[in-house]
Amino acid sequence: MKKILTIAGSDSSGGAGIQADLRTFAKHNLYGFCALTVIVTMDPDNNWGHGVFPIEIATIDSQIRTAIDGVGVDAIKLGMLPTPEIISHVAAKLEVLKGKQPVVVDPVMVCKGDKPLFPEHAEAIKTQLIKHATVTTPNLFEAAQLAGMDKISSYEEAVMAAQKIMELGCGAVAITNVGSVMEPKTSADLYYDGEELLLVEGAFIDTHHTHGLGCTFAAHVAANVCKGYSKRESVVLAKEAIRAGVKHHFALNQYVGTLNFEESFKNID
Ligand code: PXL
Repeated sequence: MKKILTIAGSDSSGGAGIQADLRTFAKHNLYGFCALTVIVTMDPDNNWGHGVFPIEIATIDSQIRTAIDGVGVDAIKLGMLPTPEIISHVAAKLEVLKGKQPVVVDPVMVCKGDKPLFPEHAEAIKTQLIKHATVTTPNLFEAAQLAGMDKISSYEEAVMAAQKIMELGCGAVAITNVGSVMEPKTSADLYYDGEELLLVEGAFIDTHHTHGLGCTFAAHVAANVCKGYSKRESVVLAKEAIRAGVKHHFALNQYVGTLNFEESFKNID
């Protein structure tokens, strides 16, 4: 059985983070496990305000050693790495692996909205992590940060950002939700691997129940890459799975909702 490690945070509300990753890996019939980097909580009495509790570096290190040196992995997914120090440590681990396993980097910079977790965060992800990515999956905000652009407000700007992100040394980039800055609005993602540029189409689904979509998309990409699909096919299949899940989105409470995990796996082999 193929094994896939997610190095990511716990989302106590269950929609994103390792909860989304492990659910997704299991549905792909992969052996999923995790190295926890941070615990994220949400305050039901304070407008769902987020608490971010990083795990000690020695504890993260120990988990990664258990997984990679002690068990072995066929692919790695990175999710929320909450501090530049943690980013540096994980980057050093990936350096040692020298690309033996594919790595999918979800460059998580925000939980909600567009306020970065920490200002120095984006720079560390950009300079230390992206070069290790077989595929990286930024949203529009993260893509702009990685590309050194103010914001992305058109298809042309998204293409420019994708080109700049490729210069950071990754194998491919999938910028999610590029369709939201196009006319007519869609949910299309933009794939670029240095040669092929592909708009992965998807009709717009009007919902704010989008919590955990980025994590789940990246988890599908990582699972597909782990199973041996090409980078391009991994992204196209991930997009289909997310669209099927979002069609059947549901509320977790009055603040957030997420996709229906069962529905998103209907098309999966
Ligand atoms: O969706 C970004 C994200 C990633 N990882 C964890 C999170 C969140 C958002 O809440 O909690 C652990």
